[in-house]
Amino acid sequence: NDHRSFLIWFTGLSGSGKSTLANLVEVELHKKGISTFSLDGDNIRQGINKDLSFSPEDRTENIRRIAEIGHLMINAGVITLAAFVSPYIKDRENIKSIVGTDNFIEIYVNTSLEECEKRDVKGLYKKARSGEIKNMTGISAPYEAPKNPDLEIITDNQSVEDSTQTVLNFIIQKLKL
Ligand code: GGZ
Repeated sequence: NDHRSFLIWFTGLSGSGKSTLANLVEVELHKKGISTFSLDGDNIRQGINKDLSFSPEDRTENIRRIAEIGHLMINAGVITLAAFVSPYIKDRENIKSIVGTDNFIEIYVNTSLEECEKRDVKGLYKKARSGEIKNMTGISAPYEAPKNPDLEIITDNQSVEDSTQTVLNFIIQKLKL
C-alpha cells in the first residue's frame, strides 16, 4: 500500500470514546493491509511523559511532545492515530505547526459531559465532583471545543459502529486508499 502518512488526532473529554474509536478504526485499517501506530494516554503518560501532571502547563508540554513523536512517525511514513483530551485550542494549533497542517487531521469526539459523567469508567468524574482530584477536564478545568475540526463525531446519537464507519470513510477518502 502506497499512501501519504498522517497524524490523525482525536480530541474530546475523558470518557468521550476517543481511544475506543481510534482502536476500532485501526482494526479496520489493518484489515485493509495498512499498518498504523497508536498513541494514547496509556502508552505516553505512563512512559515518556510520566513526569507530567494535568496542570495547564504540563498538558501543553504533554501535547507538544506527542506532536513531536507524531512528526517522527510521519517522517517514518506511518499513519499515526493519537487520542488525547488536548483541551486547549492553542495546543492543538501548535501540533499543526510541528507536523505541518497538511499532515494533520483533527477529529472532535463530541460526547456530552453528561454522558461522559454517566459512564465514568474510571470514577474520575465522581472524584472530581467530591474534590478528591482537581484539574478535571469538564469539571474543574476547561475543554475548548474545536471550532472547525476536519470531522466531528457526535456519539450521543449514534452507535460506536456507525461512528467507526464515519471516521473510516473520512480517512479513506483523505488518504485516497
Ligand atoms: C482529564 C484526566 C485527569 C484530569 C486523569 N483531566 O478517560 P481517560 O482517563 O483514560 O483519559 C484521561 C486521560 C487524559 O490524559 P491526556 O494526556 O489525554 O490529557 S491532556 O491531553 O489534557 O494532557 C483520563 C485521565 O487521563 N485523567 N486525570 N485531571 N483527564
